[in-house]
Amino acid sequence: MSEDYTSMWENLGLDLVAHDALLEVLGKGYQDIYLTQKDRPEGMGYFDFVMSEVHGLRIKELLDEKAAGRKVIGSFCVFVPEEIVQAADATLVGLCTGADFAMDEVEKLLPRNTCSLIKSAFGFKMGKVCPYLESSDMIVGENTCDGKKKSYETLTNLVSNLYVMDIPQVKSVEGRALIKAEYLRFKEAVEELTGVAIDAARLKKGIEIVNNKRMAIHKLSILRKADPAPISGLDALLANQVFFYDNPGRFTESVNKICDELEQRIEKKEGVFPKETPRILLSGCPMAVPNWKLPWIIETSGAVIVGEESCVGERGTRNLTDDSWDTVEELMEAIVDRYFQVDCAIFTPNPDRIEHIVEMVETYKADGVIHYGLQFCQPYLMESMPVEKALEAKNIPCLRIDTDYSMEDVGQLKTRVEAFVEMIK
Ligand code: BJ8
Repeated sequence: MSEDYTSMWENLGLDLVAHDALLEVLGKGYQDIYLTQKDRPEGMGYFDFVMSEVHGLRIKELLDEKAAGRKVIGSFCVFVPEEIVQAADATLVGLCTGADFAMDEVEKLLPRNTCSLIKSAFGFKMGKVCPYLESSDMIVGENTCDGKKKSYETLTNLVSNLYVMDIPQVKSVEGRALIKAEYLRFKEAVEELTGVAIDAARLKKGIEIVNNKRMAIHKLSILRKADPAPISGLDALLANQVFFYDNPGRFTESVNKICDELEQRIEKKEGVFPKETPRILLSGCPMAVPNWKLPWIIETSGAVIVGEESCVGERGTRNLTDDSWDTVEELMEAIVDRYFQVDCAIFTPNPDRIEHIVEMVETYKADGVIHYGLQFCQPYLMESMPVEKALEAKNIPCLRIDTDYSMEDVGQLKTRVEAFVEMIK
């Protein structure tokens, strides 16, 4: 880290001892998994820097923005429309976390058989180790899966600024009307928090900022079609994870720069793995920092990941918002249209997701799919079965994995992944 940020963390109310322990785990994981990779694009140096400063300089920037009057809004889900937040000159940060923390305390409030993602969010709050959570002026929860919606009833006792957004579970006319009403209510809440009245010009600007970062990520994704793959799945995942934390303009610029470098690599037929390395599409639950376990296992087992069908990946970023409209009402409709296409497994039925997985296999020329479900995540574990069936019908090999954030099953997972890679070779 470039400076000593101890007093900043202390002022945010973090537990300095616990926070040091977390930073050590994060730093070691990053060192062992990321910095041991070979032939990384030079542009990844930016993301190495972001990760080294994820609790340092980036938090200082957020606090400086707050001192200048800008609000910070934290979110656990890609259904929270960043366009509206940006339109009010506020900043949206992702609060999902990918590591177990303070689990003994968490299990006094949540059942043991709750998914790791939810438990981890509670652990970071209860262990007082998350500067993003503590910097947030508003924390948005969303009624998506049962685990999340019920856990917010408890989270509201731990934080004073929880705002809960209702999300439909069916893609019907009524479902669309619900999400529209909720986005309008959210717009009002953001206006009240920031004191900014969101007009059409502001909304257009917000859409432009978010579309630009999505377009940069799309460009990066498309370049992963090449064989040999110009970038590892681990590095591409990191870019998708940083999407949720970084300053949007700087992020867009950095990803576009990496894309320029990758284009040159492709031209020279250079890659991170040899040509014809088995190509895997990863599909399923989102992977928040520092949840790199499964991608690391895959890419140290003789395969390369060429795409993520995930909210930290293409499910979260694939659609743009149409900014060609002129009024607030029209632009809000465009935002609703954009988000109503997100094919999260909380929707029933959810055929779009299966179609998208097949489409991604074809686009990225994947040899097989690894479906990643977090233990106790009913929506994605339930859906993994029809996904496997649909892939089997098209002769696309599929391996279903369910795991958690612990490292206890690494050996067993590696054996299964290696066997799968051997099979698809
Ligand atoms: S839009 S995927 S970010 S809800 S892993 S907490 S589903 S039990 S994260 Fe998600 Fe929004 Fe959907 Fe995306 Fe529940 Fe499953 Fe846990 Fe999950």
